Amino acid sequence: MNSYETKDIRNIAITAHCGAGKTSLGEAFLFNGKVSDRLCRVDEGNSVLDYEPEEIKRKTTISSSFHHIKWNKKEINIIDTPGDTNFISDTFSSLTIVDGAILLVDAVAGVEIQTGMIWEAISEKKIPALLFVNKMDRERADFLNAIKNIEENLDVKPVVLQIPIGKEDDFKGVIDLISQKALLFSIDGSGSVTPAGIPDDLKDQASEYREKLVEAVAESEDELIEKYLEAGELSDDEINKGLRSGILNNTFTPVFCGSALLNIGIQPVLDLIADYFPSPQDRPSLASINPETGEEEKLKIDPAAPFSGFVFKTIADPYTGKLTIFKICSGKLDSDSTIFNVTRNAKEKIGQLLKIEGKIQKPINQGVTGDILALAKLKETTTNDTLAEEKNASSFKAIEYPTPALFYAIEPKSKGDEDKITASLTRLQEEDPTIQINRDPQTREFIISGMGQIHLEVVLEKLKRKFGVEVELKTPKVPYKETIKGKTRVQGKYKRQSGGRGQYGDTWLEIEPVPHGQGFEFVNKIVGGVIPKNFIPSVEKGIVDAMNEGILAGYPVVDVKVSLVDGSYHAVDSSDMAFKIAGSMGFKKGFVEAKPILLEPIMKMEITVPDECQGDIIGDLNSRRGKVLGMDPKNKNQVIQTLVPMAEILDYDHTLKSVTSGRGTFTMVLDTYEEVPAFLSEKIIAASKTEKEEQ
Ligand SMILES: Nc1nc2c(ncn2[C@@H]2O[C@H](COP(=O)(O)OP(=O)(O)O)[C@@H](O)[C@H]2O)c(=O)[nH]1
Ligand SMILES: [Mg+2]
Repeated sequence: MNSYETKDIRNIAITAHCGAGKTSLGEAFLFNGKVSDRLCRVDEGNSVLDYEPEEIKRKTTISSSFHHIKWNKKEINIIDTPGDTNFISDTFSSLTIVDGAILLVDAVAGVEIQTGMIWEAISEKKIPALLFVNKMDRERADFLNAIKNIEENLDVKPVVLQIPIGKEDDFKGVIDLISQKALLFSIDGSGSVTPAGIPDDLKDQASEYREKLVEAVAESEDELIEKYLEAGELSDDEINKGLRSGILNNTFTPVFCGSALLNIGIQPVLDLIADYFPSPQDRPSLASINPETGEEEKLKIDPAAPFSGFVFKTIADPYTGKLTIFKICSGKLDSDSTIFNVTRNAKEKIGQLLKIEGKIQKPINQGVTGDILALAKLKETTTNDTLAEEKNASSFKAIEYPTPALFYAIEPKSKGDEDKITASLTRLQEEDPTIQINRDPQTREFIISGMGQIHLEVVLEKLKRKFGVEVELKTPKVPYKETIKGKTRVQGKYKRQSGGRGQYGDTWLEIEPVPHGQGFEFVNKIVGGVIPKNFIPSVEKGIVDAMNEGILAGYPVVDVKVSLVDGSYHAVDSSDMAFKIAGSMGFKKGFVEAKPILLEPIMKMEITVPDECQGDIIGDLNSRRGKVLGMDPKNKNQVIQTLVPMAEILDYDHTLKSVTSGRGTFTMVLDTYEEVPAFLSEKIIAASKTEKEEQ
């Protein structure tokens, strides 16, 4: 039996920009919850939450990690999320299934760019949240400034529940504005608290913020606002009631402050989560799709209903196989039972249910509604799948991930590892859906795309560590194409006379361009049998071969129409081969006469940058032959829509990161093909000649 029920569960994601102290806060939770016997530190490499070698090396969270503590008789499931754009997809996955979120704000740096983006996701999903102003012990930490910064940069109504006592070196504790007591913390990290009266010099500030708090709480319910307007105060019970409904309905967001590193101000956060944050039952269910109507619906979260669960994450492990992480959305689940994967329409036999504790997992016998659990070695199941007791249950809506923006060609270091690369990348893709692998049909290169440079570096490290495959990243070849702008009529004639039987094929071709995207068209206009019917497919074959090989610079020819209009044959010497060569010769000759050009892929990009970088970014885009289509302000950012030739943005990630100090992001997709300007076209043709000669 489980020691807790659905109503006791709190599923909480810790979120913020990279470096705000999320993992440190998680470690402080684990220490206060007596899961760790000491306060573990990211900087010391002993974090329980950042345990993967790639994380320890970089001192940063790459993948969400999970643990749980008991606090005030509640089961708090803690998810520590990544804050770096490179790994942000995992943060979005976690936000899909949690029932509460903590957003950290650095007391020195204020609201940073990812913090803003994550807050948008939290508010869009209407996740009850609290703000934690962290690093109050650091030099230049300033609580009031941080609040101002929050108000200016986030679409939020902050309600301060604690004000700091002292700051920087002298940060000692907090005043709890509900109990109106000072909480003085020991600075040795032990978290021990001494309650005290409010210090004289903070009395005015405390009563000012207490008043704001009561007012905000009163506004959360009609009944309370009436009472407040009449009496000018609220009772403790009323404050508690208003606080709970305000948090649940997102009418405001409580603000705490402290130091994760020194374990100051942490227990009050846990108290609020345990006592005021919603259980899974108090929250709307995940969106699901009705199997009969195909429409979106929200099911009831019902512990008594048949089991259903949603897989939001997978971890690939070369030894234990894969670990499927899911939330139980209704009913119960027992270890060693058989369920259905609704998404794949397949039976799934499950083994031991597991509760994740950092890098290890604890076996449990039964899972209750709302809990976040794991299963090892499932055969059919991957991320985004719905598991259920009943075969025809509704399936949950898949998580939407950001589009990867950076791409490289990938090659094995040792020949023959190609198959291994594809197989192991597919495994990694299961744990990270923002990795994409494609084979460029034209250049035949394997192209890997990811969220950014560090993302792909980590992918390579994991490939090596988990699957023993070493690869190299290369700038991908630009898949140029060739076409013509003019028309021509040419003869393609192949004639060989030697000793015995000769070769004879003679064709007349009319070659002309067709609109972009129409590809290749072949028209047979032969009349009177000047070329026998059976040779005509060979003429076409010869032309197609020449097109695929490329004529100007070795890139495939597209968008041409070739009409076979005339020709002649020889009763003995003509053959399929002879007509194929004749067609190919004719096409090559005609192509060169018909104003040939190179086409290049044009990408459509959406670039998000802080306001102040906009000028530099536009200037840079102009130098890359970019066309800016539009700009829209979004919070403190500008979203720039632009069309840029692919050849110019192969290294764009680096430029964007350096111009915006890592704050810019972009996405891109192939939009169209356009003519390469003459001066560049000459260079590309010359380069291809050199390459050919070298071969
Ligand atoms: N001074 C101080 N440093 C902190 C505090 N919290 C975290 N840090 C430091 O900030 C850095 C980033 O912390 P980490 O928890 O990894 O941040 P995350 O990227 O948000 O998970 C580490 O060097 C931490 O030691 C704090 O409250 N005070
Ligand atoms: Mg972290």
